[in-house]
Amino acid sequence: MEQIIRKTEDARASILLIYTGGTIGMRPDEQTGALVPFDFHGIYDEFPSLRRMNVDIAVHTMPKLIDSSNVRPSDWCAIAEVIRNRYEAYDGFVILHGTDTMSYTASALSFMLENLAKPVVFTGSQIPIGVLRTDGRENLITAIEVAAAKIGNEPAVPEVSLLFHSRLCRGNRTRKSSAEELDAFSSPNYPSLAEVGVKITYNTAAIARAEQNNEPLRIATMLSEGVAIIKLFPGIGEYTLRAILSVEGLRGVVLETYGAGNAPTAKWFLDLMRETVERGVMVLNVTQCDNGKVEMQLYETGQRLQSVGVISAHDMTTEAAITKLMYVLGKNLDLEQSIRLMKKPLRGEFTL
Ligand code: ASN
Repeated sequence: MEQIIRKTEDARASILLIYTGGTIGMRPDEQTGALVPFDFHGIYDEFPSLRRMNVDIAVHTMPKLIDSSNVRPSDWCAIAEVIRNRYEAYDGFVILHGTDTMSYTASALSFMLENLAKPVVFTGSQIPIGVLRTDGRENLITAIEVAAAKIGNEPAVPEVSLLFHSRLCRGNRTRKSSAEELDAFSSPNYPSLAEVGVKITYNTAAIARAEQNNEPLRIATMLSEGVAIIKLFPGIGEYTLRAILSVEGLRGVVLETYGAGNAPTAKWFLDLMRETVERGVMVLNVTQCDNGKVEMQLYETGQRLQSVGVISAHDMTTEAAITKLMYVLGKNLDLEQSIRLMKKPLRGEFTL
């Protein structure tokens, strides 16, 4: 862990706040008490202390504010476009998003923003920003501070991250793990990028370095819809599984297996998996466990899956696995190249 060396005393940082919806943006209406969207353009009036930060904040409100349960890949593309179109003008980006699907969006954006060299920090809240006991205020202010932070002349966290409660995590390593606690997100298989206490302490060894290739930011907005997540359970039926796997247009499946990547060894099951893989569908093995990784060679039950061509997702979350499949398949490469991309960490989404 290393304490940050900053600050931009001479050069103010400029941050674009992109507001997409979710609980963080809600406040009770003074007359009716019903929750209505907060206008972040009034952010300095609401939080005068922001003026004391050495940061200029601009606000971009997405045209339609949504509860994040309604988010779709087209929304991910719209966010990516806002970042691409304003990339040169800002030092960093903060995305205010509903918590329910924030890990999916952060994972998707981590793949879609190619050659990213600036901070993109997701945050939200469990309690609306207009409610006295809100967690949104701290999350918002800390996310802005992280997006503006520099180590020397370089951005401290030049990757897609997620700030919640007292932790900054790599976006594609997170999942929403509590529906009630204020500490709602976890990063089961990767250390925090920063711990937020009296100070923000950055874990520089865990933070991705921006590629030094000087390539401009590119956004990948072709995302495949031909994907599915299947969670195994004892008693899963052959006909149900066959029906899902034979659906027209299916190109990739995230198979949530048991423990270290184990699945039934019943003949019908393995035959079905083999047929699916032979049809050119990529099947990715993700564990149902909260933490740990897939190691298909450990047990016979995993070895059988490996032998029919199922690909290990190692310690990837389901959220990262499904969005990576959408991204890789969206490139329309040949199957071999797609498999190669799936087997390689592209944005630190798994550890080999
Ligand atoms: N339903 C809300 C959302 O995801 C939950 C929240 O933001 N806390 O948009």
